[in-house]
Amino acid sequence: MSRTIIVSNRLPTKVLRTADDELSFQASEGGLATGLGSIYRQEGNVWVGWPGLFVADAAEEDYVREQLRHDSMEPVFLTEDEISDYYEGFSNSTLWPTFHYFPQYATYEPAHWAAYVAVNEKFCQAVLALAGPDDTIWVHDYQLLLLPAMLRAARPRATIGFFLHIPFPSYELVRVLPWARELVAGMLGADLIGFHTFGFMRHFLSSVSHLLGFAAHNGRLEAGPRTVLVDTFPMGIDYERYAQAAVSEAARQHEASYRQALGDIRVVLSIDRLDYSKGIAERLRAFEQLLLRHPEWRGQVSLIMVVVPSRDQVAQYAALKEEIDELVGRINAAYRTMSWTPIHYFYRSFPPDELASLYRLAEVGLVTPMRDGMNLVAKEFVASKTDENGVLILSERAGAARELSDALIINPTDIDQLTAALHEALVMPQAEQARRMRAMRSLVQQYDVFAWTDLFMDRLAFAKQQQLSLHTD
Ligand code: GDG
Repeated sequence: MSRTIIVSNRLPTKVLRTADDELSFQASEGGLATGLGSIYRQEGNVWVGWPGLFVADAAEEDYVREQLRHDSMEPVFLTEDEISDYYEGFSNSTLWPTFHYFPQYATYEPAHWAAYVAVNEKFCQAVLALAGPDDTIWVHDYQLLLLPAMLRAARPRATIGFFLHIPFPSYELVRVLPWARELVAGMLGADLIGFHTFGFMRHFLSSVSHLLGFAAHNGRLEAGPRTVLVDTFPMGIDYERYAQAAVSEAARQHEASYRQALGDIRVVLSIDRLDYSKGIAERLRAFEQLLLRHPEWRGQVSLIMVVVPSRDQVAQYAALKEEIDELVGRINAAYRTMSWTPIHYFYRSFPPDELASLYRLAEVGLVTPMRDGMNLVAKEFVASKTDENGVLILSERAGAARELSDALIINPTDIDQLTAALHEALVMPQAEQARRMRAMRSLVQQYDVFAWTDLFMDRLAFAKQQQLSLHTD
């Protein structure tokens, strides 16, 4: 019987070293871990990835490996240098800015590229140690673009899927990368390549055509002797979990205590990881302009802004953090009163039940990325609005905008439009809120993360069938 192997940079369990030098194993609550849970936990299947820990010695490595194996996970251990060059370097300082249309932030370090190749090779060896000739391997995301081709070279008959969670940009950005051909060729080792949106897929096919000369017809890319299927699979969330969390006793209690502290004000909510791709500063400027142009909202509306610390070792992230601190300080200083604070800003992460109560509390969800593969926060907000009240303001450049067309869709660069959308959301009649919210909820419910996983796996099984018929011809 063939097995299925999931591969991603991070494992769905994070291993942490506690203050008293013990190891603690923390299962991720993330969407991907939930969606793929039913697959990797099945008998014989496994998830390969970095456990997030630098091991002290071989004994500790053995211990971690042993523990993770009980839960169908296989760790790939990385050194501090590898994390610095492959992860922070090539993945997050070259690919991330380029793929999110911030080429001015990209660095092009041959040493980072060399580490990226070496770590992809390390992942390849870890997978090969587990994979039989006919197994199914599903590789995830931009940290592992070279892995499909490396695996293909060693396992010509394996069924390999690849999914990109971030945007695939226009060829005009890809061509700037000195390693563009290698990266695209790396992806083509897969039998099936998936994207969140049609636009990302189209950009990918254009890069393949320019860089390698291969053409696609009807989702079939003729890549030399092999056929690669390309398709869109917009990722969903665990809808029921968010819908239930929103009405849980814990969420109600938190909401009541927040309400008491905030008083009778309307809440606009924004939640992101600290990132220049998220449009956080533009969002603040729009909120400031709302207070300036619509003085009637002063004392009536507050923005609750959660920014989860991230990559703050990288210079652009530290600069962005400063810009946000300054903007929040300026706006609050200009408008606050003894009884009202315009912006409640949190630079930390919240436990899931508190997050659920924030989604409950907020009347307006403000999601304004400059570029985003999908944006799950938009879908979580919608899933949490069980009473169908609330308005989502969503950037046209988030993958989620392709599906959530009943949101107020805005161009995040257009601060005037964003300001107008905030005002519109706050005055929108309840009946219109309900109509829009109902349509979005039904979509998020139907195409949840389990449906996403099934669709991808079905398509991968189809790819395998096609291969088999090719081998027997
Ligand atoms: C990649 C792509 C694509 C946020 N703050 C807290 C918290 N969160 C959770 C949210 C949400 C997740 O983090 C962020 O959602 P993203 O959609 O940005 O997901 P990422 O994995 O970061 O990003 C993105 C995604 O992959 C899936 O393909 O949508 O475009 O960049 O789930 O709820 N969770 C908790 N506390 C917080 O303070 N517990």
